[in-house]
Amino acid sequence: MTGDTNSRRTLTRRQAFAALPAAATALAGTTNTPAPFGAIPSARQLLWHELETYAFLHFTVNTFTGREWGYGDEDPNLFNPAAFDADSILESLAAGGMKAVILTCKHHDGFCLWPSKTTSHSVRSSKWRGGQGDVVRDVAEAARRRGMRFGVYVSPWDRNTGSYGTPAYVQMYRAQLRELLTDYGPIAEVWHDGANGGDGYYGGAKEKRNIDKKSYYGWPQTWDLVRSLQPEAVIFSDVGPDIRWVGNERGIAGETCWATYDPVGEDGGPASPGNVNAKASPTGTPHGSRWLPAECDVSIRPGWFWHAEETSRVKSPRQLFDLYFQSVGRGASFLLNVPPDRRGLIDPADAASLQDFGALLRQTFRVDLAAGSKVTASSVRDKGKEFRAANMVEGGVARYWMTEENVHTAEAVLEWKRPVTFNVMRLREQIALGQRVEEFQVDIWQDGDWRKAGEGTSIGACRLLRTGANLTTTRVRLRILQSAAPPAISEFSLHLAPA
Ligand code: FUL
Repeated sequence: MTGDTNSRRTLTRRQAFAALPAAATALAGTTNTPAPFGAIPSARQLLWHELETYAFLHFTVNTFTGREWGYGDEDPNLFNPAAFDADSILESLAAGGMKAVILTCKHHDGFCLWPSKTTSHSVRSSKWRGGQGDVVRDVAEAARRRGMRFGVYVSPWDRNTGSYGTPAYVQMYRAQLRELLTDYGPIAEVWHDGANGGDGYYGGAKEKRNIDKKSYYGWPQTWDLVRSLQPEAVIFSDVGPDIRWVGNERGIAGETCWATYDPVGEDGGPASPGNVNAKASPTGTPHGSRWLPAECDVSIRPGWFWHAEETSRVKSPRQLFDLYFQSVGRGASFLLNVPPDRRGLIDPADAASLQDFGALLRQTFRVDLAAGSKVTASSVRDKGKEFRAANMVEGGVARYWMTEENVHTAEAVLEWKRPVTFNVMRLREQIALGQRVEEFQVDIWQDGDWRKAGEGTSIGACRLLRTGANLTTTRVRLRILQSAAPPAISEFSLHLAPA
């Protein structure tokens, strides 16, 4: 699928990087550039915001043992996906609107899906493709061929290696990252999960090993390494530094969801991966000091790995569509796990659901009913063309409606000659200028009066509202009821989702 479901008004890759460090200046292209408000996204975060919907592939020895967490003593020969075909997998993901893919290059069991030099516990020791296979390479290349971005999940917890718990393991983990971030082309995202320590095989010791989550992994140095090897890659963990965990594995962001966040640890002290007060993660911190948007990870099945007995419980296209509204529609991203089966392909049940979900997205967002409306506003910065309210419905990169200095509440009215019928509304703030809006309402003109059609709090990168019933009108009013600074709205679009 192409970019028709989102980002028609966000920055292109090149523009996002050109926009750094003076994002606001480059955006407005005017001498009268509005000052950014509060924390603002980095260039790599702006690129990530454009993805919105991307896939996880959980795939390893667990696919063959039926476990969710391998112990670390699995025979590498268990991994034998005879029909593995990365292009076929990526085709299914693309049909579901996925714009990138993150592969579990190593899960907690320690089995590496690439021929790592750091361990023999990898595809190299498997009879699969005579020990010559490399799942990471195949997926990375298939993604590139499709114009999808590629990311890596590398579990910090490693239940296989004897060195886990000692400083030597931290060096090994960094060496694994170095291989993945050097040998496989551009990386969009590096994913560090928070499951840390516990019992495992550990080179035969078969014991419980506890590590200090706050200090053991030396995250600042590891992240410096990632930055030096892949400066465009966003780094995900419970606490960023670029993307935060949303705080649940159900794929649902807070109804109010701030891209800004000041995470604290479970004990109220400093936070680290595996140690965060996750209750605050769905909502974030209003006007917090860091731009740290949420990523909503969820599996299309009950488990993260493919298990035959769960095929009857694959989420339906409608369930996925609802999750899209609860994640992307709240300014977060939707990271949908679609685990390959034992053949090394996407199960037909998952592929069918993805395909229909993708069709729903395309049908909903293909047409923007707001385009072509006449737009007026109660306040426009400079009263000129640069910041006029029509920018919200006209598309084009980086144009937005902005009110005059010190005007934080305002309204804009869209008007049509002939009635339009819609049931979905989409709003976007120009996030390069920071997240500003705290409360808004949308009304429609009906029977000679304004009637509430929807309301919300945070907007950020994207806010989707569904109206339930279809609404037909010739006038729609957007009211910004509360904002910490003059609102800067880059999109207000209206759509009709299929019944
Ligand atoms: C968690 C892991 O323990 C699960 O197995 C899965 O990989 C999930 C996405 O992250 O931390």
